[in-house]
Amino acid sequence: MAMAKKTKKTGIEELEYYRINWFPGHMNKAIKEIKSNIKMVDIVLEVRDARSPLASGNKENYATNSDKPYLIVINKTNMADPATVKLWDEWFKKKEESYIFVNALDKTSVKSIVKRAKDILHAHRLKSNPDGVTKTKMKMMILGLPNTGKSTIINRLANRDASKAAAKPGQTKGQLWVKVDKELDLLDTPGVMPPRIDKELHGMWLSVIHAIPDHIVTPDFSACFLIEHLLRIKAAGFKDQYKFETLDGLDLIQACDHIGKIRGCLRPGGGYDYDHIYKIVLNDFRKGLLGKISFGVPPKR
Ligand SMILES: Nc1nc2c(ncn2[C@@H]2O[C@H](COP(=O)(O)OP(=O)(O)OP(=O)(O)O)[C@@H](O)[C@H]2O)c(=O)[nH]1
Ligand SMILES: [Mg+2]
Repeated sequence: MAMAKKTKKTGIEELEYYRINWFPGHMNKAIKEIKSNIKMVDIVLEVRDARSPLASGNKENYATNSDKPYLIVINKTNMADPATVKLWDEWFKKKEESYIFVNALDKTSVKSIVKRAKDILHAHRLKSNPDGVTKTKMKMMILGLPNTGKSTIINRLANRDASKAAAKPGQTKGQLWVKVDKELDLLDTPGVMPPRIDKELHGMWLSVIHAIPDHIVTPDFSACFLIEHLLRIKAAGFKDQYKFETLDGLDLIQACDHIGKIRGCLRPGGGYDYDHIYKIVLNDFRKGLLGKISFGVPPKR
């Protein structure tokens, strides 16, 4: 993290004082490749994270100068707060976006993506070239932020490990065509960050859900932000996982000390090993052990 200047402020306010390079330079190459290959596909699927479906989106950046049918695939629904997912569902419906909520670990859910994409493409062909509606072949480009589940979706559809998936952002390094059957070809792409993140808060969400690598916002920042969020929403999964009697009235330090005690994170010279505590909480959260948690709600307008 590049520090612009030190301040005495704490929490999210302090982040406003840090100039963070959200957009590593090598991603320019990935964006260029996406823009040049978009011509070769019939439909674009943008994979997002259901825990933060707006902040994990990048449509303005991909969809420019392209009239391709576009489907927003909101993945990891099994990790998001169900009540907040409902709010997002209503919001996207009002926006008249083509979207679908899925869980890539569930085969039926993944298959519903293809069905939806076929319907969208069929309607598009009918409108733009009625003679083309007899076409059944479909080439889909799968893009989105890092770690949103693009390769997992592709592997589930292809029924094999065609593209390596991993629990860390930046796994896919180059584009890769994957043939599912004679009707369906998929193009996997490396995860790309939006060139600009308007609000530092959104950057924190993306860091916590691991859509950006830990070296961009350091894990101590992400973990403290996460713990404060879990305390604020009184997350039941967090309370259970670390055997808190109550979350009422607890502050960040008290919560960390309790986790340190429960997990035996002690420093040789005395006191708690906070870096270890941060790592535990982030890892547990990212494995889904702290419950179904969302970040942010749909904007009012
Ligand atoms: N719980 C849950 N985990 C998922 C889901 N989809 C993907 N994952 C996990 O998320 C991690 C990232 O998946 P990938 O498919 O590698 O993500 P990607 O978008 O291809 O990532 P990059 O190649 O880095 O851009 C893996 O550990 C997957 O098992 C989902 O719907 N639910
Ligand atoms: Mg990938």
